[in-house]
Amino acid sequence: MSFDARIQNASEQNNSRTVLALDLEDPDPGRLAAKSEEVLRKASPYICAVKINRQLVLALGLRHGVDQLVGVAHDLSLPTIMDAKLNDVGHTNEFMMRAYMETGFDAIIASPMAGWENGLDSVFKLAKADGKAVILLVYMSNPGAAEFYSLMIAERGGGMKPMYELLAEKAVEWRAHGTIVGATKPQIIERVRRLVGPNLRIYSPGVGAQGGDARMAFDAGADYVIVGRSIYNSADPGETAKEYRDASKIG
Ligand code: 3DU
Repeated sequence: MSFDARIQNASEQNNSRTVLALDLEDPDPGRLAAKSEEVLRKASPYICAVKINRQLVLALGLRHGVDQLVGVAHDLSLPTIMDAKLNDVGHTNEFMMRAYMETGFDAIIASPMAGWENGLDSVFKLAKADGKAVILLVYMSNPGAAEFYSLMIAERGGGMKPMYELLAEKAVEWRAHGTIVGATKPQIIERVRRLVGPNLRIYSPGVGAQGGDARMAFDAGADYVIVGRSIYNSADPGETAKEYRDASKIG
């Protein structure tokens, strides 16, 4: 089943537009794996996908580590997103993309800054052949993001525009499944929504711990919010995930 179908099914089934970011920390890999699985299971009725970051891959490894969490997510009917922020030349991007796909991931996050030719072309090609999704960074949620994503660039025919607008246009041109735009910047979510049209998905991290507000992100045009620490550091991750779910109910 394609990522698109998987996330739509999970979103409808759980009436949720919250993606859980599973970035727990623990020096003991066994305990880290167990804690991550526990949070995932508790939050699972209230989320529509799980996002795994490279920090968990570093701590647990891909095989006999993160792949088991991917399996648990699939058993719970949840799709998985690898937050690899791929940003290298073609052949290493291709190697990493294959490894993540073999692990079972349904979608990958990449940085458009690598460009198309011998950059992200191989990633899109592999994804397309296998029903996987590519989600592109368009505007990050941290304050420093403005340094580059808001940089004014000259357009070919004259005039200026901020870098993130060009990145949003690339997401459409390259047929990405979606974009990442920080929840801390609702006005930029609105602008990106206008640029990418209704079909391209907007994922919005930075909710809660980073100061972003889920409702504001949805009102600005986000399709999904990504929430990590506010859920997994809470005393009751299931209950907190439910609160986010309720704030983002579809109908
Ligand atoms: O701040 P939180 O704990 O809710 O985690 C946010 C997650 O989203 C985390 O995995 C981080 O790597 C990811 N993310 C951003 O926070 C901001 C971005 O622009 C892109 C991804």
